[in-house]
Amino acid sequence: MNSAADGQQATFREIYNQAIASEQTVSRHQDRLTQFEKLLPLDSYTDIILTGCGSSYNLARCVAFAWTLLLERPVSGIAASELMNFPERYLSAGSRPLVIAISRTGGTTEVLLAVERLRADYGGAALAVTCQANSPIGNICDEEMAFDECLEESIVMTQAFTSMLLGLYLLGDGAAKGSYNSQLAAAPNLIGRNLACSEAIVRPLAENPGVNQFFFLGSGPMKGLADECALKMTEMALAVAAGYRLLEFRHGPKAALNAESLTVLFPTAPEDPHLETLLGEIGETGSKNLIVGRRVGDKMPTDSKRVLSLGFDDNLPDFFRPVLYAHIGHLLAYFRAQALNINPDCPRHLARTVLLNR
Ligand code: F1P
Repeated sequence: MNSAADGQQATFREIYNQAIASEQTVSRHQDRLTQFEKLLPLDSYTDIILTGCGSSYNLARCVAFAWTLLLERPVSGIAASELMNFPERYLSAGSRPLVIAISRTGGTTEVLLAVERLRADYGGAALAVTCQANSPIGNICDEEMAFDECLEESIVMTQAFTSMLLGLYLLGDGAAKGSYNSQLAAAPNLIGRNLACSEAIVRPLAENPGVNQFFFLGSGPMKGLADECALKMTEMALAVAAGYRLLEFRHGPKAALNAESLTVLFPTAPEDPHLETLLGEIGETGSKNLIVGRRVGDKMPTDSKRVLSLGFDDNLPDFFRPVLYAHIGHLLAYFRAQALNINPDCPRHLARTVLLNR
């Protein structure tokens, strides 16, 4: 049964609110683009860097991949802790960067320190992307863009990831030619449809007492998403989880797979020719698989009992698809936490009191 109607916890409500919050993000896009235009032209910057910590860093990498293609120039997603300590690794002397500092709370220490360091050492300009105006990070940037439509109560970021991701995709597209505007504006509807059907597939995997480790595989535009899913699982359900690039996984990490693993794959079109080989190797270990997001008509391996597939019938390019799939990681982590009697709203503060029945 889909439990969307009876969830009481903030995390649950926030996961299931992501289509609605994203609709508001779409409707506020023009105002945000006008605000962003104060920092243009982009040609006046030597570098465009998105930064953040944790989920916000994963979000930064998803956005950086898409903006690189949209703006036809390199855009980087770099952890704030790297920028605050080793800026010279990422910027050459004389650089004039545009720094986009992402932080749901607007107060994360490393993000603050990274912005301060870059402003002091390089100048340039800084935009804060937060969920609440007048934040400490907003106060040291030239502009603050507050996504207050997705402000969250839960410690763990869920709907805010999706909304800010969509908002930043729209912004990058707006600063380019705006060619994807209508496709991106349709994303909330797709997210709502996906949310309505994903729980039935994801929940039994999350609650399966025979699964005790989680691997999320995604490359290119999906790497930030894969890492975000692993982070959700660890943060929310205190579980062993890791994100890897799809084909990199073959070279060492797959050795950890066994019959108690769940491997979630987010393949992209260029990886299609190699997918069956990878799935064969994963299948030999006994790991359960979930393949997310194959387009209708794609060649799907159907011969393995361990392959479950979620299909999403849409035409969005791969580099925007993390916005459609983020909820998969949210639901897996949420139901895993529930099965372990961990409060997903505040997981780090509670002891694990009930173990899975194994
Ligand atoms: C950063 C962050 C979150 C993460 C965790 C700890 O927060 O790393 O992304 O989920 O709860 O904090 P913020 O800078 O986005 O507020």
